[in-house]
Amino acid sequence: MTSNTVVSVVMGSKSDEGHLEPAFKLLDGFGIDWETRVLSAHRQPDELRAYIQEADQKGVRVFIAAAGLSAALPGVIAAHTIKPVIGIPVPGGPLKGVDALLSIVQMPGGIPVATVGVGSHGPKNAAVLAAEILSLTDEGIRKKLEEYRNSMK
Ligand code: RP5
Repeated sequence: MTSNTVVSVVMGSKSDEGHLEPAFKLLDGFGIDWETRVLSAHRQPDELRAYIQEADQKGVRVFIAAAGLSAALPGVIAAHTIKPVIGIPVPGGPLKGVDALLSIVQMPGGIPVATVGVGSHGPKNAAVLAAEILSLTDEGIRKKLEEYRNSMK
């Protein structure tokens, strides 16, 4: 992690990586300094907490968290930081991601996770939303977001 890293993308399993490629591409396109980690809320709870605390202290401003099945990861990250957390439900398993969607979106009051959709638009929107948050204080990202929006006309 460098001191410039402002977005952290955490996934619950290496098997989630392919689904996240569109997010990685967009973050690069917006000129955002990001990093990624594979850390499971269930299988590596201690390592996950240590990483979130370290990333938080070192200057990460937005966390993106992707997980499938019961998908505790985004909520657990939100428990350890007051920075914005964006959750991506990963499709798969017998319920095709609806389980992950409901797990991530239904956070109890006071500890929100901004949740995007289950399909391929989910990772895209997570990256755009992270860029929108950062654009509040970063003029370069704001301009790139405007260009991105214009390119969709
Ligand atoms: C979740 O369980 C992961 O985020 C992944 O989407 C799902 C399956 O994980 P693996 O069995 O592929 O490691 O924790």
